[in-house]
Amino acid sequence: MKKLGILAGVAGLAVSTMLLASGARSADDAKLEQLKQQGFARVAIANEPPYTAVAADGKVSGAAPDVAREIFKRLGVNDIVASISEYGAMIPGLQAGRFDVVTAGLFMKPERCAAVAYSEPVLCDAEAMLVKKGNPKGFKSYEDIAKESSATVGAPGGGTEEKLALNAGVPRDRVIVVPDGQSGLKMVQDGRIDAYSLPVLSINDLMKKANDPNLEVIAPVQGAPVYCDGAAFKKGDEALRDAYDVELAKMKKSGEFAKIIEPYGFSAKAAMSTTREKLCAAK
Ligand code: 6CS
Repeated sequence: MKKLGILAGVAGLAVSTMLLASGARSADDAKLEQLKQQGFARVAIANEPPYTAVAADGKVSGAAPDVAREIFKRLGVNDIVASISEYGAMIPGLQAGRFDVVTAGLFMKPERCAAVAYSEPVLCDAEAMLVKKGNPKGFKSYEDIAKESSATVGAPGGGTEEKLALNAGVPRDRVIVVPDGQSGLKMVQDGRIDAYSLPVLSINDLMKKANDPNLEVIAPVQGAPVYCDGAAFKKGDEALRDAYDVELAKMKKSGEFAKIIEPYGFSAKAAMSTTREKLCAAK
């Protein structure tokens, strides 16, 4: 998949140059034209259901890629090709041209909004923690973990939960970077971490699949905001982002947006009740 991404990147550059020489209205239009010629958009995902998922046969699903696939089709880009990335590597990968867009539940926060061109909101969720049954240390917030001198919490590298735990005062050596949901689940089951934190729908998905009566979900994590993601485009690709937003708005209005995301457990109303501007300004 990586090789395909590199070849696509080189081909894309050649097409962009050709299109600009042919008088495309702007570099931005050239980007959409490049994707049309390429036949697909290279998307970054994390493989964290129900946001994003890759099946054993390689099929990509999840609310974020499903919305992106439909919007790109409407823009004349026939498909998406996904690469799995750690959250902390998504923005650098986008900026380095390894992906055309991040569609992974990458929550909008001011520092990220400064680094990428987000679409309008797509998936909103609160935060949760997976703990042993009975929540033996009585965690309700990241602050509770900070106060418990031996407590550890697992979270994705470069992810929102890692940042929230550190900002709540959990020392660096007690915030454990966990590569994926299955590892986090196992680490709680084996007692190697006291809690594993992801958004509510991701933790609920893990809990359902684990079917382990010795686990408990703490949701929402007290004091943690409700976040929303958007599709994240490279700075400079604002015209492509704007074209994406036009189609997203049409799908929100027609009900097609809800039809895609609500079977995964997401609320269309939540995404439609806020804006990129508000989320990027949120403290
Ligand atoms: O945006 C983030 O950083 C978080 N988003 C999701 C969907 N999962 C975990 C990650 O930390």
